[in-house]
Amino acid sequence: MDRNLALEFVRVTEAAAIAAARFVGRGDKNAADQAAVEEMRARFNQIDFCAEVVIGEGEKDEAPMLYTGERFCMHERNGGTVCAPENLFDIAVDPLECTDSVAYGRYNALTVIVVGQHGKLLKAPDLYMNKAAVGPKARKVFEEKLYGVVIGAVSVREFLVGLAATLGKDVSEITVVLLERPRHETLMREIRSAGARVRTLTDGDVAGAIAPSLEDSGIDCLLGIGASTEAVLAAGGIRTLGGSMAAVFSAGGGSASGGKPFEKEQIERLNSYGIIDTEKVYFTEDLAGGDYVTFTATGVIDGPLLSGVKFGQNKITTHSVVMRAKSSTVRYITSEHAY
Ligand code: VTB
Repeated sequence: MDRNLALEFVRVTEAAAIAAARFVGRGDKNAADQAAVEEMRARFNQIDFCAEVVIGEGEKDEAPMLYTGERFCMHERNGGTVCAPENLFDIAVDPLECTDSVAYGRYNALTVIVVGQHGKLLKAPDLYMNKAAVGPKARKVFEEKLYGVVIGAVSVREFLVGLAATLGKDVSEITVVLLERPRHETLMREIRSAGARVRTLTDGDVAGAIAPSLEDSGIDCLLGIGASTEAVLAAGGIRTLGGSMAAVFSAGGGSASGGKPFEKEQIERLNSYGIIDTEKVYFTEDLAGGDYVTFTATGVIDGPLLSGVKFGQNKITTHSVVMRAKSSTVRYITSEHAY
């Protein structure tokens, strides 16, 4: 269990990133996603490990590969005995985070794999979550205010004032990143009225949630509603970097607190994943818990976390990061692939 699998996974994310990068700006997000999925799935088969997908491409009936519940196990495939639960890993993947960014040649796309001990990554349906993420220096705010801001009990202004004080900055020097979505209009107004700066992302709140934990990202926090699956992926990286995140399931509309009530179908989906308390606030370790958590990602298009794939004359250059929570090791890997 102590093997740093993430170092083996970097070959998987590199291959998926290169496959997806060939589709940048070609207007076909499905083709880009499919290329990344196929490459990732094929490369997983080359690694000697046993895993169950907890976050993937969707339910079994909607995704032929990397669907929730899919198991891969090299020795079972080779006719060996059924893998013991203690040797099984949970795996959360997004073969292409930001398919639209790739299709339309925008900013911030990556391919990502998070691995944890079996039962330690949140098995979440693909719904929305209201999220707040800060970096390591803001842990104090995490304890006091992160919980409050995601459920709407602490105002955005109060949260940002607290964050600024903790970071030793003026609120006007705080930069909040959020997804550019109509559902964030109120949140945007609240941030502006508090006097903070705003950066928007067309897609990609995995990198957005990790950015505050990176010393030089220029981002102090992420706020707003994004995909629940991306919360688990981001938590994998935040664990290693020492930042904090809180997230609560959201019906998708409204402002900071999520606004509108859940639809019946959403509640049923949550229940089918064993999530009965729909108002529970999940912190970083609830999303990606246990001693063994790794995060591996390769950039497809430049973003706050990684540079994208560059096609050179005789080589393709990729930029990846490999993080391991147990040792807090962060490795940046630039690879040149001959072709
Ligand atoms: C985000 C973002 C993703 O979905 O979580 C977002 O990180 C949320 O969904 O890159 P909507 O697009 O419906 O707002 C993505 O944009 C795409 O998966």
